[in-house]
Amino acid sequence: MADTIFSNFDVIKFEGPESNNPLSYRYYDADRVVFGKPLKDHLRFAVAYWHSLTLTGSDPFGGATIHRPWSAIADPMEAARGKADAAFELFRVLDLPFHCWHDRDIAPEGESLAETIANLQTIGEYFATKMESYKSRLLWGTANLFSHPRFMAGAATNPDPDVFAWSAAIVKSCMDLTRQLGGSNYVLWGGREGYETLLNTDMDHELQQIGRFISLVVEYKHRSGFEGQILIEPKPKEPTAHQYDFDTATVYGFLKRFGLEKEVKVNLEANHALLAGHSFEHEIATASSLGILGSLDINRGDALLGWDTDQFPNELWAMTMSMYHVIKAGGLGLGGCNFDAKVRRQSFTPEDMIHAHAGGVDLCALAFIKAAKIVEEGKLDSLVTARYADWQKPYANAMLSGSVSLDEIAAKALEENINPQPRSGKQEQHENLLVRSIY
Ligand code: XUL
Ligand code: CO
Repeated sequence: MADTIFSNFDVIKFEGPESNNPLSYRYYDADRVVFGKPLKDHLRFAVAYWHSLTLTGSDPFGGATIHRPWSAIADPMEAARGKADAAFELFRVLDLPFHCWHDRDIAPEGESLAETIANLQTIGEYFATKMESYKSRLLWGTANLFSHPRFMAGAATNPDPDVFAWSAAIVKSCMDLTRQLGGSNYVLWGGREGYETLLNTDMDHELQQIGRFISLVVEYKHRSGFEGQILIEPKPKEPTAHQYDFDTATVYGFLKRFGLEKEVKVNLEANHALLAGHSFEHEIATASSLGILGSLDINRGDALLGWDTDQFPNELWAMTMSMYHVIKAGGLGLGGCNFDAKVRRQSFTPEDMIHAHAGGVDLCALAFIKAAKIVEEGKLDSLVTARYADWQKPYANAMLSGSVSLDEIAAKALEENINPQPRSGKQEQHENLLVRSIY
């Protein structure tokens, strides 16, 4: 075992709700069976390589506060290996089944496109050997097509076709490595695919470009034999003012337009939902209804700030609602719960990183257990079912199935002299039920 900043920590264990050990799981009993499956297989927790290994704590007002030993290694490939040693030790301590990366988190940019791709492949081989002795598996891989200045006007949507071609080569290399490492999903977050001003932007052209790009990715997925899912991660703004993959509904419209709605699902992030003016559960329920729920980026934003703060989650109500809709959707399948969350810049110690994950994991596990109980008890469900019960009546059913026309409906409504009376939506009753189940 390599000696790293995480090596002196014991594996975090489930010790139950009474435990006073802050570095323990109080609710995440990985093997606890819920609806016939252990919690670890429902939640499929993943550690995000970027936030946990590459973050420095810098913000627009101040520089790095988080200094990790591998950052001081002069040779970038040696630094990448040192970072990987620490990463797998962190995964061991947290005892979570998965991790996720961008290419630039794990391997440095080279002098040329060829060297950049070779660096990724070399570090990928190092990962493969790590994965022989550590349990952590790859939930998803993705490409960072937003940090380098060449991407400042976007990757696939760049006015320069060479940037499109560069991005295609990079995405191919990332999809290859994801497949080689047994990844369950490949993610495309919009990065800088959007625009700042229409004064310099041909939006229709850019949408054609991104439509073609995703179609190429899907075509390559099939040709290369990648058996995982392709996921788009919606976000409404930041870095650009108008991101093309605004929210789930927008992404679905885009997928329909390019005939990709059966090929691509969504990776939903709580903070992105908030920035779009939605709740996380709204996004989950929308994706479920459209048949495109793929995976989750678990975090929380700050409603008072309005930017992507990527904090570890700690709101039980919101997470329970989200997990309720995950369960109603039939679960996450090949997806999982990736902690796209970072510690605050004052939390610079390795131990802070472990506290952050332990708390986030426990919050999600508790929310899932509570949500499962709500589903099992069925009280909420039966209230909602009762609200729509009249749609089971034959004529209502005929209206919904399309077997009667608008004029037939109108004629019958007049003939029966219908006079619908207001019905209570019982919101407070439903809310009370939730409060009693959660707290
Ligand atoms: C950015 C974001 C990304 C994606 C992967 O807001 O969420 O980290 O999850 O590129
Ligand atoms: Co994310």
